[in-house]
Amino acid sequence: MSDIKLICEPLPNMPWQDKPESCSAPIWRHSENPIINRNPLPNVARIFNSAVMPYGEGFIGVFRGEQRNGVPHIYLGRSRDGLRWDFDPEKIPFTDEKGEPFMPIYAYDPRLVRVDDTYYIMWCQDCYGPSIGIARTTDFRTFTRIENPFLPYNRNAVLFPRKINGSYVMLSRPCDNGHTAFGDIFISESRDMEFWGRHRHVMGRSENWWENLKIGAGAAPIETTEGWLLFYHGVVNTCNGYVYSIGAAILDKDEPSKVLHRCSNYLLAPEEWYEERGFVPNVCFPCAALADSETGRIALYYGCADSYVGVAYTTVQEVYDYILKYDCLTVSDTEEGRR
Ligand code: BMA
Repeated sequence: MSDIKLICEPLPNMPWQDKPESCSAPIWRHSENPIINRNPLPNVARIFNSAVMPYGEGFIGVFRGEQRNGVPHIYLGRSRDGLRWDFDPEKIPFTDEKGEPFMPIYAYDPRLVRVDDTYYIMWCQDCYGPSIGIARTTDFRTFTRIENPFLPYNRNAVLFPRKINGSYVMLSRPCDNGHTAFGDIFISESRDMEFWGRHRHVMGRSENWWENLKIGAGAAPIETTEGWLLFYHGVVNTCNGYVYSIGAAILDKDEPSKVLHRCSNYLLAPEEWYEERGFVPNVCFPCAALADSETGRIALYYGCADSYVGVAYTTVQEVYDYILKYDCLTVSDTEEGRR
């Protein structure tokens, strides 16, 4: 197996636990999971499917908070150690380009990505059906929404952390208005973050049983010496409903619509009580990763059973070796995705 290195900043203060001796999987859970429990705020019953980033001396995050009226919105949180979080009690106050209040009707599954000096939040919002919302901030005090960048129906948008060939690049998953029984990951480009095009197919659901219904991008792709490491979710339908597991793939560095490697095994599937039991059972839904260039360590943040937030650890070498060991590329993965 070849050596692989992370291409990112050092992050010596990121959460970390060594792999337990008893663990045979390529990824292992934080021993104190879940890190966010139920009823974290007076009007929020559950926080899950949330994204974090390094910021200042510690970490910042955007959190899917399910209000007591059942409607999801995005809340800001701060942490010194990436594990214990303080949340703002009110939803993030989005404005339009003129600075006027411009709140989405609902907002869920946020991702948070920095490109150059700007932080972007992307999420699923209502635009006459589920669609992608994007907002930018430089100070986490003002949050300016970019008006309806994508058509409905679409979910699971996540930006790459740098421009590629001069363009912003976004992964997303076109879907339907309901619980979508299909879905592949597509890629789109934009010169200005406002108008998106050059939509290409990246990868589809596969014959692997754990991801044979639909897939969707999870954490922002992580740059490595061997390409972009993408953690994503894969879904199988069962007689008792959908089961969400976490998978991984490597995308081409300059043409990320091409998949270089794809793992036939999931990395992590629901098996702990907080993943199997909750508002929606059997869901592991990755939305963010922290990574340290010096050690190759990765901490993956994932929603658990639409009720909690969990953390799992791996290293870039360990996950890469595992992907290569169980590589299952298809012709449709390796195509540039243009027809
Ligand atoms: C998906 C999204 C996720 C959720 C999952 C399981 O369609 O809505 O937010 O975690 O279903 O309920």
